[in-house]
Amino acid sequence: MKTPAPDPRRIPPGQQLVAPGKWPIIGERLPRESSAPWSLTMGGMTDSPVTFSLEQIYSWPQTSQTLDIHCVTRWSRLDVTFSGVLLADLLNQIDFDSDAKFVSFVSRSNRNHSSSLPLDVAVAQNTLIATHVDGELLGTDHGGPIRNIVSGRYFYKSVKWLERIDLLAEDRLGMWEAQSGYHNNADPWLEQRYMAPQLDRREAMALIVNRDFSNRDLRSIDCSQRDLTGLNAKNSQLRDGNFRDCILVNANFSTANLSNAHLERANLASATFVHADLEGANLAGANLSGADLTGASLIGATFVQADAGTPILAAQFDNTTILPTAIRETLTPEQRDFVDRACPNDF
Ligand SMILES: Nc1nc2c(c(=O)[nH]1)N[C@H]1C(S)=C(S)[C@@H](COP(=O)(O)O)O[C@H]1N2
Ligand SMILES: [Mo]
Repeated sequence: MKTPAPDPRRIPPGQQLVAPGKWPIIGERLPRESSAPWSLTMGGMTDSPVTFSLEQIYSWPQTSQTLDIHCVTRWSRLDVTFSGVLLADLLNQIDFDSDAKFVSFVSRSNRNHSSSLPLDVAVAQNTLIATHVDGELLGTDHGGPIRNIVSGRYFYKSVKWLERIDLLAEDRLGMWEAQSGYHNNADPWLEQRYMAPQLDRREAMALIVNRDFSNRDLRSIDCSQRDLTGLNAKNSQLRDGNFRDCILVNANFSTANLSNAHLERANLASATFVHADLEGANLAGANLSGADLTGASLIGATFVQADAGTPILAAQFDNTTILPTAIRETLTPEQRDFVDRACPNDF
């Protein structure tokens, strides 16, 4: 049975729906190993840090919220019901300094992952300290037993395995915001995916001329329409990069991060993407003859694009393109249908 298509006005620009029942795992996959019981500490500008046990959190009045998940890597999942305790209710239980203007959500993870929001935004968006999803306990893979959930923001503002909330006078940028240039406001309706690029123009030009990007952080670099045949981009950081209409024949992007990169109409014949991160990348109209996508991550990626009023832009493959089945399964249904028809071999 086919479920009716959702109202397109519910899908922010540049997002695609995942298959029904699918919920990708993005970023860290496990919390830090610890034998300590789970708890939530409220710290920063509090009289003294206050720690609540998981049992206390379960025992408080519960709030349910049905919302839409929008990941910055371009996949969305509609109508997910989270329940738990409202951040606002939690704040009412503690004494904190009125100079606190920001909240930082900190994870019990190996890299102490975090994300932050202005306090007034966090409260206005009804931030939830969630312990349940769709009536079940939140599983470890999706941040259980506790994660914060922020509606109306890209999902990176919702931190998995939450163990600490710090109240701060000044903002403390979260991990993705500080290290990967993710936008600090993260409004999906305004497509606030990335901050302005930091890259120096002349430095970028020198790298383009030498065709060597290996091991460099060049996020948001603009290479559109250039001839970069044979580019060595091994292990480079190219998030949000612009490679539209580029010649990238024989380019090597092994283990590179091309998350959300624009590769529309690029000539990628015989290019290598082994273990590259192409989450949310746009490959519509790209030539992928002989390209090797073994081990690449393609959650949220686009191979075919049919925008109203423009001709369909479709990637091309040949029988030497390597695009394994396990990777196809992570695509959205429309993208997968297209790839299965257009790309003959899945090896
Ligand atoms: N601790 C932690 N929280 C995190 C992340 C992470 O890497 N570590 N990734 C963020 C990002 S980018 C997204 S899209 C969501 C993914 O949540 P999911 O794996 O449950 O889909 O978690 C967010 N919270
Ligand atoms: Mo994300």
